[in-house]
Amino acid sequence: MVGQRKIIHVDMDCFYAAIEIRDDPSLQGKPVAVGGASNSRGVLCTCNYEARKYGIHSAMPSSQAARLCPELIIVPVNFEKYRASSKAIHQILNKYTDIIEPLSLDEAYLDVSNSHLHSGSATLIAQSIRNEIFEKEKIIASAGISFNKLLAKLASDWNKPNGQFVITPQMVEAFMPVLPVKKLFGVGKVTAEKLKDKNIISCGDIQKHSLTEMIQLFGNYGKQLHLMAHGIDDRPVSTSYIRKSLSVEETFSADIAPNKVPDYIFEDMFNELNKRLTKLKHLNKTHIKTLSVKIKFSDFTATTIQSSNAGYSKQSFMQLFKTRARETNKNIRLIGLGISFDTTGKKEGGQQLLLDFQPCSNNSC
Ligand code: TTP
Ligand code: MG
Repeated sequence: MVGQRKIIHVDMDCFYAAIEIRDDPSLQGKPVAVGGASNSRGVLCTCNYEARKYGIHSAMPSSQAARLCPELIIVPVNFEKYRASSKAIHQILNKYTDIIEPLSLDEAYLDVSNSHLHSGSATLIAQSIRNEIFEKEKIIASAGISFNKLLAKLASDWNKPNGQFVITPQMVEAFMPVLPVKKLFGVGKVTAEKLKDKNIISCGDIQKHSLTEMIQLFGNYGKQLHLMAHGIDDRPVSTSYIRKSLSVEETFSADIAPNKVPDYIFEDMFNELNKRLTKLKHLNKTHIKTLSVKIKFSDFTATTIQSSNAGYSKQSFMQLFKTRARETNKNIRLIGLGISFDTTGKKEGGQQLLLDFQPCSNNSC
């Protein structure tokens, strides 16, 4: 990779579950998940690889997981532990480079192009990082090494768990055509379906189209898809991150009629949102642009009400909720409160942000 960037993507294996198993060795070798209990209406945050053999995965309702694997052990979430471990892991990463972009508690990109450690070998640096994470945190990490972020992330998935993989420029021509489009950044179920309608299943199918055709078919996103399908990604590893929003949500243990939602639910959620807001380093109430309330109904349909005029208060959220709740008689499964920030010109240090990051609350991962 002479003259190319050297990017490493590090991703812990079954992160929350790995921490729980580390802290309770009696769980070793057993199918283990982390999330809401199966007799509640919780969902799983993650599970170990033993549990994955049963088809269990993140975001699966715990009750469904327990049906697939009756001996599954479900451990409740303990964010403080995961945050502490994440912090320790990032201290290790910091020894290898200053150019680190944390993506979540368990994932980060590193740009080691200018590192002289291990004679500048990104492969050896990745190995050394993984060894050190295991020695100090007793957590297993996988890593991907390549000359851009897209390929490094794809590579870290390749030999998971407990592996690493390098994608060199010479390998791109063979690697990309067979890659399913749903592995590309930003391609979720909906986009994958839209692509499928045009007979595009793999990156090779995208490659058959010219850039102009892709733009005609999918607008500006078509351009991104075209670049990604050719393994092109010029995004730098960015050490700063602009937080655009913050939210909390609560899944009820039983569905509630819209006119029966008690005030204390809003009180609790508003306090939690406030707590998280005050933890942010460079953002405060004055940066709030919009308030939003998300409602998920018993039939799993969802709606979001947003306002850019309402002042930041519990009453404003309740008012937003009531406006929509009045229009329905469907019972409610989940309520979420959110705020978005006016981030023009404001940047947050990625490291601080990592500590603020919380992918889910209560039993609703
Ligand atoms: P991931 O890195 O996506 O998953 P993982 O580390 O559990 O497993 P893998 O070996 O495939 O990397 O997510 C990191 C943590 O984030 C995960 O341990 C739990 C949490 N998480 C959720 O809470 N909900 C989710 O839907 C996902 C995908 C992850
Ligand atoms: Mg992971």
